[in-house]
Amino acid sequence: MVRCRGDPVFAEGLGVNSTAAKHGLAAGEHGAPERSDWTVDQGWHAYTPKQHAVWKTLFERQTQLLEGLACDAFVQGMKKLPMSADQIPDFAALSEVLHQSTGWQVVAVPGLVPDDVFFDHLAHRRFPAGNFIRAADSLDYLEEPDVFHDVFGHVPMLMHPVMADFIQAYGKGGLRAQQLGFLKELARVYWYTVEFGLVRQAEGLRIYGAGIASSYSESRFSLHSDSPNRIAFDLARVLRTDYRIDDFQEVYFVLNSLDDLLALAQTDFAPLYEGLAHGTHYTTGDVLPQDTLLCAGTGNYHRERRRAQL
Ligand code: HBI
Ligand code: FE
Repeated sequence: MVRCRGDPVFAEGLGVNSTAAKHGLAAGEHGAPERSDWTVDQGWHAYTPKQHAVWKTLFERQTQLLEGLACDAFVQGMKKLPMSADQIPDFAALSEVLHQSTGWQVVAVPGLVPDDVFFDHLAHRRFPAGNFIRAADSLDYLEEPDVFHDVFGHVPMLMHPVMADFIQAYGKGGLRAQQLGFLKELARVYWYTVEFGLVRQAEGLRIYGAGIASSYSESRFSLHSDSPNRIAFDLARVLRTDYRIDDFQEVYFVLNSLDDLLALAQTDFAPLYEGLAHGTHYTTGDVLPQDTLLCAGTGNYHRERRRAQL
């Protein structure tokens, strides 16, 4: 995921939940791990019936909603995985199927982990997934990626060979971007693809981003609201574009096909970073003359939100 350390992290909904327990990096000293790679045992047997019930509620609600909204790759990936409404999935069982398909594994972490640790896992085809689940009274809000976001949202797409390669390349690129001082810029690419990406399909636009696919409200907003802009994905443009971590996106970038990620995974970003040092940066609501605007948003949603906050 794509915030910088210390930022407020992950808002899927609009509630406020100041009582939420902190995990991982957000928990300060208490979140620090015993292992240097920040992995922990999933502790599957320690989940309570209540926690499995939260998973069930989320799983059923989201699976129903995503019919006709999620892209084919997401649906296919989900079908092949040992994941159902019954219980929080066992990471070892997921990893077995995933590893045979695309060479990925799911490893448990207590919450957010430091950037370099996160990238190192991805570079080695290990997806770090939070092992905790949100509370029953805050189904639509979380400050950190939990097991529902990480597993329901991300793991189905890791079954797709191109996405599998792309996320690994992002891990390698992340370590490099850190050295070069362009992490903020690279993180925008992850945000607008892996987290909040839309893709064209024969029938129309579909969701592939995990931040959308795991969010009840943003799944509909991203495809059905007339408010956000939907713009054809362009790497140089995305590298310069801010994003929102505290509300729905004001813009979604759309791939022609998931196969476009293949070229992206093979792109050397270093020369692009050079150009970024001087050029303009864009805010979330900008539409540029050179954009391929697939769907011009009214901007009403965020205009109202700004007014309400005055
Ligand atoms: N840790 N567990 C976890 N999940 C993330 O998505 C994540 C992280 N640490 C850092 C991070 N994301 C991002 O800030 C990087 O993509 C830049
Ligand atoms: Fe995520």
